[in-house]
Amino acid sequence: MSRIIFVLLATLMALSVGAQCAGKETIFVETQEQRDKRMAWWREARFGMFIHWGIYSVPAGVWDGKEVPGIGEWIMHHAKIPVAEYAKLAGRFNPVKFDAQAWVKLAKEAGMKYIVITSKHHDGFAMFRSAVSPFNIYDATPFKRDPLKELAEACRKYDIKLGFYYSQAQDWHHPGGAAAGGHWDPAQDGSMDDYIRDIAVPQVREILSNYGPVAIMWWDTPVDMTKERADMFLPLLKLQPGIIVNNRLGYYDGDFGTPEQEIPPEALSTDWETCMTINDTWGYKSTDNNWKSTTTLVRNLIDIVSKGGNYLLNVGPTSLGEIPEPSVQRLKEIGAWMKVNGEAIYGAGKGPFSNVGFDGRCTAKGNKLYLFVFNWPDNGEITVPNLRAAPISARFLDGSPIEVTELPGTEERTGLAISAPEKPDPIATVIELTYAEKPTP
Ligand code: FHN
Repeated sequence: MSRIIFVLLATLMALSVGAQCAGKETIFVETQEQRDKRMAWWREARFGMFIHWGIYSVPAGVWDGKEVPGIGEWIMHHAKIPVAEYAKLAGRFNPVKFDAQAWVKLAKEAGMKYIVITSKHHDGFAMFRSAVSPFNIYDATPFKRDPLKELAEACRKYDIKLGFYYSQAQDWHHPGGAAAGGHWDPAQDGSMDDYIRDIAVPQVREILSNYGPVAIMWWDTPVDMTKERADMFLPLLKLQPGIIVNNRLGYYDGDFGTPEQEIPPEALSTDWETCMTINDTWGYKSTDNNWKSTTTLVRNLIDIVSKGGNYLLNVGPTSLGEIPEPSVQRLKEIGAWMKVNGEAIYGAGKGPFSNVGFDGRCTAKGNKLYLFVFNWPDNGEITVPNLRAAPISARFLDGSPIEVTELPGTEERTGLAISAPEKPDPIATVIELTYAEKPTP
């Protein structure tokens, strides 16, 4: 039953996010050139780490000895836990194994260029030292550290961009905060306008003021957001010149769309980022072991980039502050593949073919095309559709010797046949084709 309710809620929220994509007003008034400049690093980056971390990692999906169905960070909502009861989790949250540098180094090793971390999720608990509400990691837990400070320092040290997720509308702790489907504890009742003015806006001011450069503001679930409520956040964005915002503030269009747990079937002409879990939960859940394979994750990244998007891949650290081992292992394996093939991903986008004609994908960057072969045909040879000119050079990114044959065609159009290397990469073998000019169909 609660699973059905959750699916309904998720659908409603997805619809509300989708509705914003239809577009109302844009947040930043700027020329296309200014916008391209602001978005440049993000379009180049293509791959980032999402981190959902909070006191929901203490119950880790289990309440009163029973597994609560659904995603881990929603346990308070799904189990209808009273506000005061849930707040006690803070006293048990002591992530002594948290090591900001290790997290950032892992993201870097995976080939990720940015991190977005939950500064406050729907449960209302701030994962930073906040003067606005005592319900925060510094004041309410034995940990007495500010992980966002440590993460910001580590990101600066390792040259990784940092973004903050903040649940601006849903807040199941502070009176007046929204809750999808309605409040379940009278302690949650109050004025949403007051909540926005007294909690959400001042906390967003804190995260945009106290942590150095913030590259991305990642809003979520604009339940009950109106233009007036959204407007209260806009002046804060000036605190971080050049900041990029997603499309979930409410009322306004953001800089990029946010398909969740899915990859659009076709390329999109606007900026977009698929956010996705490695297993099925965002926040840590001890019982969720449905891990995607490294092959699936890398091919998702390839698929996304071939359609012009970014991939924001989630990890859900434990209450001790550790990223679960299956995630670490996969991120390292992704990193090994990226080390060889990353240039076909970074700064690349949609290729010229509507259909590559083999089991794989194609990305384009300047005068180069990158072909990703997932599975080679039985005859050990792929054929590449005709373009107006033949490439001036071709190579496998892993350094294997390459054999390319030009297929007979008309004078201005030639197809290519490329044979598999001796040891094809079981994840994806990448071929770089360089043309004299930007290749066109
Ligand atoms: O409700 C949240 C969910 O917990 C998670 O944070 C995801 C990440 O995109 N956003 C919401 C659902 O759309």
